[in-house]
Amino acid sequence: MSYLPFHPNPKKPGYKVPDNACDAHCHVFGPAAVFPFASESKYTPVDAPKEKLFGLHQHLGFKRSVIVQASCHGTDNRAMIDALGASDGLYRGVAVVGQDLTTQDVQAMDRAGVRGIRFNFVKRLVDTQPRDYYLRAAKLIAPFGWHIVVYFESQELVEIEDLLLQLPTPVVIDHMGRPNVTKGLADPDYQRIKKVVSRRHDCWIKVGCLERLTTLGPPYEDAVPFGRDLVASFPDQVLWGTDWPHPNMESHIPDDGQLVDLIPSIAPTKESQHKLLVDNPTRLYWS
Ligand code: 0GY
Repeated sequence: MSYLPFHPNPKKPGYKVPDNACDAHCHVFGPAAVFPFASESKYTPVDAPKEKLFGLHQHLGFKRSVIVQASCHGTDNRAMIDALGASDGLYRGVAVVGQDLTTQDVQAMDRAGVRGIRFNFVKRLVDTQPRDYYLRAAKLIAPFGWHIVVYFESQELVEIEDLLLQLPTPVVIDHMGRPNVTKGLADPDYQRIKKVVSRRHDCWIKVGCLERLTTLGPPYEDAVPFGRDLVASFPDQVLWGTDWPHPNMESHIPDDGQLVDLIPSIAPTKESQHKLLVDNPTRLYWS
């Protein structure tokens, strides 16, 4: 199947995000001519450069953002760091690092606006690393007050749960922990994700990505209850992101304006919306 590009012309959302809202999960890809994709990448996306991302955020109303390093750029964080440098301090970054990470590397990335590293456990995206890799990187970044973003699919959590519970930094779970939405809120794999979040007060969870979790398609009525449940259960530990440019979507190309319009269905009150989009990301990324 050919790789789906991002939406060329997302709608203007009817929902107006609060001032200083943060899109806490998105990526930049390339441009490949300047920032080539990693040779070990399991997919080759279309270019999604910083100018397009900045334009999208302006269109949707987001002043701030967190750019998460995706697997297609491997441990070469230059495209992400280049985007942070053009953002006037309004964007933060999450890097992917190698076995050879040094304190000097962390210092330099910290100055550039990076505030975390990502451990990707999704087997179709990256090769598994030895446990020492995770523990060594975690120990090096901990003194900087950084956190660790973890990406896994819910059925894999059982294999890494003990590692997550022992990490010496705050932990941020991507994409709601990728629950299987056809199994409903009582599914043990989903309940396991909630248990991790409740056991660590410094565990955060991203409640976007309805478009990837759904089996029904827009307006994602099967995925919305999971986001709503997490916001209601952990109002001070949730973050929201577009996941633009939506790597590896196969079913459809999501409209980012429609994703923004669904925020009130997962965070029904003004107070919960403000926490989700402003207060929580401010605490994690700007304090
Ligand atoms: C996916 C989706 C993503 C891919 C990555 O690192 C990555 O390549 O994060 C995503 O960003 O949601 O599951 O292919």
